[in-house]
Amino acid sequence: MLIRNRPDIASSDITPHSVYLRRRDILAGAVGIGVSAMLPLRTARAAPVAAQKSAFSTDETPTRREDATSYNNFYEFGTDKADPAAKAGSLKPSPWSVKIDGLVRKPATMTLEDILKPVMLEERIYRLRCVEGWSMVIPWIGFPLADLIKRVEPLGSAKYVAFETLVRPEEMPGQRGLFQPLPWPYVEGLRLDEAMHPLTILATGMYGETLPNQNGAPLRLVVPWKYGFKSIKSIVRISLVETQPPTTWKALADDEYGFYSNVNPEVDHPRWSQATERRIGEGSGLFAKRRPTLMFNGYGEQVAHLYSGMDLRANY
Ligand SMILES: Nc1nc2c(c(=O)[nH]1)N[C@H]1C(S)=C(S)[C@@H](COP(=O)(O)O)O[C@H]1N2
Ligand SMILES: [Mo]
Repeated sequence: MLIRNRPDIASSDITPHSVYLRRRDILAGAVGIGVSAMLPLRTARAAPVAAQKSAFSTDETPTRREDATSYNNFYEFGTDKADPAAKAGSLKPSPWSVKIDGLVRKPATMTLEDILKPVMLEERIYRLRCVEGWSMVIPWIGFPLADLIKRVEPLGSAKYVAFETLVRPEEMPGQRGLFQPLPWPYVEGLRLDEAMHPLTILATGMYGETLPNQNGAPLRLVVPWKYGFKSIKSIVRISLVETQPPTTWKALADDEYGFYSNVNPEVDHPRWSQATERRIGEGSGLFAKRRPTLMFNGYGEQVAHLYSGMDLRANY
């Protein structure tokens, strides 16, 4: 397996760093200040990020950083769990801009710096449950998606939010060649009230540092009560729309993956049970310990009301 050392990294690749450094000076109660700022640029892969602790964090023990950054799903870099860590070095997360359009009063194309300027970064330790039956606990750094959506002033007709990942075959080996596992761009969507929920964040970092490419640099969605695939990576477009937008996994297999994809131990995937899960780092194979999967991934108290009166078996 080839792991590139990134001799190509430029100082511009870590521009968000200066933003964070400035913020670090003004934030009280900051956590997660790493030492990589002191490393020579050549070897700097991530920059330290300061963030305020959040009351929304779980007190469960975070998954080892090595596991969370080497066991990934990011099909733009291949379908093997090891592919993203091995191949995402070619992704250039800076400069980066995100187009925010659709049913909003103030559509805009914002650079990552524009997006982060007025934002207070928080550390949110969340459970992440993949539809495949494994889970992790990840200390994200990010901010509520609602804060960004409010800035573009949604119109009353906006009912859903659609998201798109980068398409750049030169940097994403999964997007070139004969076997391409998914249609591109990878797309996802949320109902507007789900997108505005305070638990829904856009993450720019994890483990006290900027996001590694394999985890969706420089900006990815995190929706902790939904299966992992809803948390779309390396976002370049966010559109407010009137009708339910297409989503990649539903388009691929409608009977297996629905629009909602809320974590639900009572509704099995047609090919396997969703009642339990394996926490990454707690053994594997025959020795894997399995934990019960919790309704809404354990966030029911905060989100169940969004679905009151809905048949969650029909709306999987
Ligand atoms: N663009 C894009 N986003 C994606 C995926 C992908 O293949 N492409 N995989 C999803 C899946 S299936 C999961 S479980 C999570 C994994 O996030 P992690 O690698 O940071 O743990 O990312 C989601 N976001
Ligand atoms: Mo997943």
